[in-house]
This record gives sequence, C-alpha cells and structure tokens, in this order.
Amino acid sequence: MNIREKYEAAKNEYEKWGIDVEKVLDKLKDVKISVHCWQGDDVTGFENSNQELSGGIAATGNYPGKARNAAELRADLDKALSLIPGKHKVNLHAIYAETGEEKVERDELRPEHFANWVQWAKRRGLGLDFNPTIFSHEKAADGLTLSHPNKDIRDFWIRHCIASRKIGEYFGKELGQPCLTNIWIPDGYKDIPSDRLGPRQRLKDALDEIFKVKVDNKYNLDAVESKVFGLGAESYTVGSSEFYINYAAKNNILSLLDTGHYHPTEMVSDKLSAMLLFSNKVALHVSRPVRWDSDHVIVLDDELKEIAKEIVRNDALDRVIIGLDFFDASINRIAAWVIGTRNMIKALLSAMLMPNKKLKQLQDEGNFTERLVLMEEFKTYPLGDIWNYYCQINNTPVKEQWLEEVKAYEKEVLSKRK
Ligand code: RNT
Ligand code: ZN
Repeated sequence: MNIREKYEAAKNEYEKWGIDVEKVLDKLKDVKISVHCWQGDDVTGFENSNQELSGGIAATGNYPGKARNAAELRADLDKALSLIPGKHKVNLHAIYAETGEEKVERDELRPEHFANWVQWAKRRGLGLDFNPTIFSHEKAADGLTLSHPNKDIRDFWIRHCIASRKIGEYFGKELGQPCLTNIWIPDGYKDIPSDRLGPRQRLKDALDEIFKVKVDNKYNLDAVESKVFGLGAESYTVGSSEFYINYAAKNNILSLLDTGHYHPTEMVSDKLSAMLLFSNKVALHVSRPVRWDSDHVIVLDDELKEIAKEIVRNDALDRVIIGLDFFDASINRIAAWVIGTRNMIKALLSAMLMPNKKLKQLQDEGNFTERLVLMEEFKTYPLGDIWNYYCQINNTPVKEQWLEEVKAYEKEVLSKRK
C-alpha cells in the first residue's frame, strides 16, 4: 500500500468514531507554532560583545556548524522550515538585531534593526514574535535586572523592554499578524533571601512603567514568563509563578508558561484549563526539562501529548499561543528544530484524532473503565499513516526522509563554517 492507501485505511478506522479526518487536517494546517530562532546558535546572538550566555540558563555541547550571523541563521531556519508541514512563526530575541558596524545598546534598539528579519518573514508569509534579551549583558552580571536595587540598572532594562514592545508592534503591523512580546528575567538569589518582598515590589513597579507605554494590541501582545529557579538562583526567583499569574491577570496581559519552569511533577498540561477560565489567551514555551530546566529538544512524550490534548479538547487552538523553547548544542541544530516542531504538530494531530467528546461523556457518566480502555486503545491507532499523508500533501518529507536533507545541508553548508 502506498501512503495514500494507508491513509484511506487509517481514516476509516478513525471515522468509525465519528472523527472527520479531512477536517482535522484542514484545521491543523492553520495552527502556527512559534519556532524559536535561538536553537540555531545556542542563544549566542550577534551583538559581537563576547558576552557569555548568562541568566542561569545553559546550552551544552559543541556540535559543529552553528550560525554565526543573521544571514546564516535565516538560511538554517529556511532549511528547517522546509521540512516542517504548515506555515509558522519565528521567535526572535533582541540579541538577533542587525545593527551593522554601529554598536547599538539594547535600550536603543529600533524597528529598523530588524528590517532584514521582517523582509525575510514577509517574503515567506511567516509571522514574528519577540523577546527583550535581559541576560548575557554587563548590566545583568549579578543576576538582577528589573528588580535590581540600583535604579539606573532597572531603568536601563525598562527602556529595553519598552523598545522591544515597539519592535513587536512593528512586526505585527508589517506582517499582518500580532507579535507576542515576552518578558523573561533571570532575577533571583542563590541563597536564602533576607527580603523577598522588596525585589518583587521593584519588579512590579518596573513592569508598571513598561506597560504604561501604550502599544497597539492589535499588533503586539504582551506576555510575562515565570520560573521556579535557575542555575545560581536556586533559593529565590523574583518572577515566580504566583507573581506573574497575578500580575498578568490584573493588567490584562498574557501569562507565559514554560514547561521547564515548574517543580518536576508539576505539569503545564494540568494548568491550561485553569488559566483558560480566567484569561482569553495564554502563551507557552514548550520545552523538555530533564532533571532540571535543561531545555532538551521536545520529544513525543506523554506530557507533550497531554498538553496538546488540553489545547484541542478545550477548543483553544486560537487561545493558546504555542512557542518552543529548547536549545541543544550537542546535535545538529537544524535537526533539533525539525524534530521538536514536527513533534509539536504531531502531538496536536494525535489529540485531534481522539474521540474527545465520547471520552468526556464517559467521565461524566462515571464510566472510568471504558474511559481508560478507549484512551489506551487509541494509543495504537494508526496515527502515523495520517501523519505521513499530512506531510506528503504539505510537500514535506515523509517519516525520517527529512534527515537526508539535513545531512546534505550539513555537508554542503554547516561543515564549512569554522
Ligand atoms: C529561560 C526562559 C527563557 C529563555 C529564552 C532564551 O529559562 O525559558 O524563555 O529560554 O528566552
Ligand atoms: Zn522559556
């Protein structure tokens, strides 16, 4: 049987459960994943400042061929995106600005420094998302930024965040789809703090300053990302989950949940329904923490599938903004993008191909036996045959065939970068 025939056979099986497979594939095509540019260069950026990656995050490994400038990063993204079905977005950080010969401080960044990115995205019909970069900088050297006791340092980062939101607005205007501008800061303490309230008060005031500046939310959506701890900030994180959930709710901005930013048995999949009851939109950084916030490439594991089910079952595909956040420097970086992004899409497809209405009904009837039977049996339904067909009709390689293209690109392009 060829791919189409296998698809027809699989489709029949799903249709027995009332699942309209064609409709599912149509719907899936409209789902945009925000692909993070920073997997392509291990979160280095192009500022040319010799700053080490800081902020309590780390990319480990030294696989050859990382992008050394924006043109290379865009070429690598082009390669990766050509192997991923659907039209997506690319997520940038302020350190990916192109300022030419001029050294532009982060608080002075302007839309024009991202004109090449916009032009590139426009030609390809891609959206762009944005992040101020509040780490890897001399003004973040002691691990404090927006909550710093020193007002000059806080003000610098406040200006950077305001500048970033304007860049986000520019992206949204130019590309005809809103940009998500997400603020994450590393602020915290290695050891037991003697004042927990002070830093949080300063962060709250700094955020108030940042969001006082009106930016059209037709073009730019603001988000804040919480965290539980970072390397060197094990005892206290200023921007904790409670802090940002409350801040976002009160100020009508988005909460961004990163799947690596909670205690190991605390699952983002379980948080989505609660968030969605109180906010119109919620944002995600889908990552894979292995023992800590290690940012491994996402695999098709139970939690990824559970997150996808929550989005699909709650009919929230247009309310959950799905962004990726992993950076593995020990494997081919293009492969990392392709593996992770394809997995995210595959997880959504898998969730859409479940008898969700029936499962919900069984729960309400208290029929937990049948609920478990169906959930388990669906795990071996022929998802792969539907997925392969989806890849084929979207002109992307089927199954592991895409690796051949990555290997060729590695040989022709990546291996020549020194
Ligand atoms: C860090 C946060 C943050 C970063 C990126 C680079 O723990 O997850 O989102 O990973 O902004
Ligand atoms: Zn994140």
